[in-house]
Amino acid sequence: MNNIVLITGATSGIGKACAQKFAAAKHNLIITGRRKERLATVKLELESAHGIKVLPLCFDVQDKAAVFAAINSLPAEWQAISILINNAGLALGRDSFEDADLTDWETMLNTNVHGLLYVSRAVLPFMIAQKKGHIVNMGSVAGKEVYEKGNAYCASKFAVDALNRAMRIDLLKHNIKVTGIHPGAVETEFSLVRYKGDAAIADATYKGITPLTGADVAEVIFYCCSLPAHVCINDLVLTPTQQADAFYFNRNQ
Ligand code: NDP
Ligand code: 8X3
Repeated sequence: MNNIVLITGATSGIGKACAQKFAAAKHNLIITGRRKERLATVKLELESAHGIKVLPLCFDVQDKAAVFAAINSLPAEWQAISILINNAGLALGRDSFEDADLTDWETMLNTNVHGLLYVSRAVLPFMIAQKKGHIVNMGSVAGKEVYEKGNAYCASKFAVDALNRAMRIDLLKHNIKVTGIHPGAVETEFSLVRYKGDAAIADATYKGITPLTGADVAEVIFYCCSLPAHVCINDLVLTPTQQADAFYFNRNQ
């Protein structure tokens, strides 16, 4: 087998684009998400287009028992995972602190932080056994700067940033690379999810700019994962050219 790459949240957006990019480079993939039918479609498409093997695992990353059950029962030929892309995540709502829905907060923190912790811990024994590996953690510009009404989403991505640094320190002794990727605006299903299906508000996020695509982010992740064994990109922020940071945009009038 070629490298085995495990990508969480591969049913859409950045994760799906990563699956396409790594499949085109002939890596075998473990893809995860909650939407079983989409996982099956991605598997079919990538196996027939690239002649690789794809193993779909359907679970909610918030469900600790389900995460460990799925990864602990990987067949022997799928255990040598060399790259883990912790991508699954979401924002829910854009509300002022005093108004925000508590369940939205819990879902964001449970998914973006706890999910990343569970998947990483479940996969790590396979990397430690190989004395190498690469973990890519999906942060955000929201994990670098706090913006109005970003509260719990920003907190979840600040936590990813902290964990990214913490993992790099603790996993140094195991020869495991840890890379944080922090995109600005990427046009995926992200805004539709954040605004709970309101397409008009979701579309306004990208109005007057050429946003990043999932493929743009996948290209950068692939580059980080293709460097020589002794080179590790620790942290990388990427934005559309019309976005400077979490606040400043140069929108076409
Ligand atoms: P999408 O909504 O298009 O994709 C999100 C993916 O995460 C889906 O595959 C979804 O799969 C999966 N997912 C969400 N919740 C869970 C869960 N509880 N359990 C398992 N899988 C889950 O958005 P993006 O591709 O944009 O988002 C990917 C990552 O990038 C997220 O972490 C996001 O925070 C981050 N990001 C996005 C930016 C953007 O502007 N789009 C910018 C910066 C960071 P399913 O629904 O099938 O479970
Ligand atoms: C997604 C980018 O700016 O909407 O993480 O928080 S932003």
